[in-house]
Amino acid sequence: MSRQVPLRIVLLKPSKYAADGYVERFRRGFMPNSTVSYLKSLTPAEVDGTPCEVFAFDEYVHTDLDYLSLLAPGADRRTLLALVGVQSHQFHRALDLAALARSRGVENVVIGGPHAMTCETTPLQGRGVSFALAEAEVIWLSILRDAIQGALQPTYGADGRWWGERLDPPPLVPPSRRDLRRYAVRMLGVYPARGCPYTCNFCSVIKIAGRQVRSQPVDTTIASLKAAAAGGVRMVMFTSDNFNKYPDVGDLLAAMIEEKIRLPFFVQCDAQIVRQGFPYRCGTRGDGRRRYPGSDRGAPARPSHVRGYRPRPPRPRRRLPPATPEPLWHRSRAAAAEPCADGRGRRDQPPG
Ligand code: B12
Ligand code: SF4
Repeated sequence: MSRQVPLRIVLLKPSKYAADGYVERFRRGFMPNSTVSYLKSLTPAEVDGTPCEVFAFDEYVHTDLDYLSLLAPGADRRTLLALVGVQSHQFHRALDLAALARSRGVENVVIGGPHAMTCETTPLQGRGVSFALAEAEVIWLSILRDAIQGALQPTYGADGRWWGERLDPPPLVPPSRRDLRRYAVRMLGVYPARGCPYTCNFCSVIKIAGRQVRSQPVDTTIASLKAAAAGGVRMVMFTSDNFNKYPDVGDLLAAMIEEKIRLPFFVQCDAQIVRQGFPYRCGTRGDGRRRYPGSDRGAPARPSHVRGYRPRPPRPRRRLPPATPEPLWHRSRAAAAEPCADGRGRRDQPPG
């Protein structure tokens, strides 16, 4: 019987290049990346008898750069580098990381996320890096199977972007406590429903998640929330685009009350939220927190549009502290010494 070579899977959320050409890195991030946790939870411990070992990184907060050493082939295992949740402003960095891994001999590299799902990647296809054009639930297992064999297809998911009408992912595994400490808020993004019925022409959400609102079982979300609370998460962001268009929202909130899940959370809603009586239900959770209407992507959610919202009187303005020479963000020495993806040496000079 042939020996199964284990598969090392490196899930990496790429950062982006700043205007001076450096990779942006922060001592502390805002919140852990949701796609990294989601893909990690979606990865089985073994595929067809082949063990899968998963490493997950958010490049924005990994100032130590040790993760780059994983972008190399191993003598006794195959490697798959999956660049996840790649947005358009992170795409250049994703391509450079892909090129670095391939030049070092990594067998399998795939790029997925909003950019690959919504933008043209045809000129880049068939050059040694694969593109995920569909939701991971549709194609992740095929990618893992092909990676175990040692060769990926140029694209995955060209024939269908979305999973079925109901979503059925496993409960989310939260980041480790060590990784949670890398963020200002020990927060987890949970995705109980996706899709948006609207068609705002400036927004790419409906290309990524579709116009039909699809949701996972409430029990799965509750299991994710329980695992999050037990794992040291202190706050949740429900990352669904229009939480008030999620049909099971009442059941979810009722289940959270019943299960005494007291994690504070925030959501994105449209201004029709008030007609649905939804904020009052949120309030019955009894966490005593205020709810602030906000506006994202130009959606008309000014307080004056939300009946029943009573703004607080404005606070007197605080004086800003005097300017310091230290930038608020942190660029480590190690980051400055990081080689360019093309191996031509340090990226320590502004380009041009
Ligand atoms: C939550 C959210 C945020 C949170 C991020 C929370 C976090 N740390 O994760 C906050 C508020 C911080 C945020 C910030 C920003 N965001 Co935002 N955000 C979202 C939102 C609403 C949901 C993303 C999410 O968590 N989804 C849940 C995960 C599980 O799903 P997913 O990432 O889509 O992954 C699925 C597929 O894409 C695919 N997939 C993804 N990666 C891979 C990899 C492989 C190998 C495979 C097979 C599949 C695959 O499978 C996954 C499961 O189905 C999306 C809108 C949307 N609905 O997509 C916008 C969205 C991603 N954001 C967007 C933007 C522009 C930004 C900002 C740049 C805004 C700004 N000007 O500052 C910043 C960038 C922050 C950063 N550093 O990345 C755009 C990206 C557009 C683009 N083409 O690049 C989106 C699509 C919104 C929009 N309307 O256009 N965001
Ligand atoms: S901006 Fe908001 S309401 Fe409009 S399509 Fe995007 S997610 Fe839907």
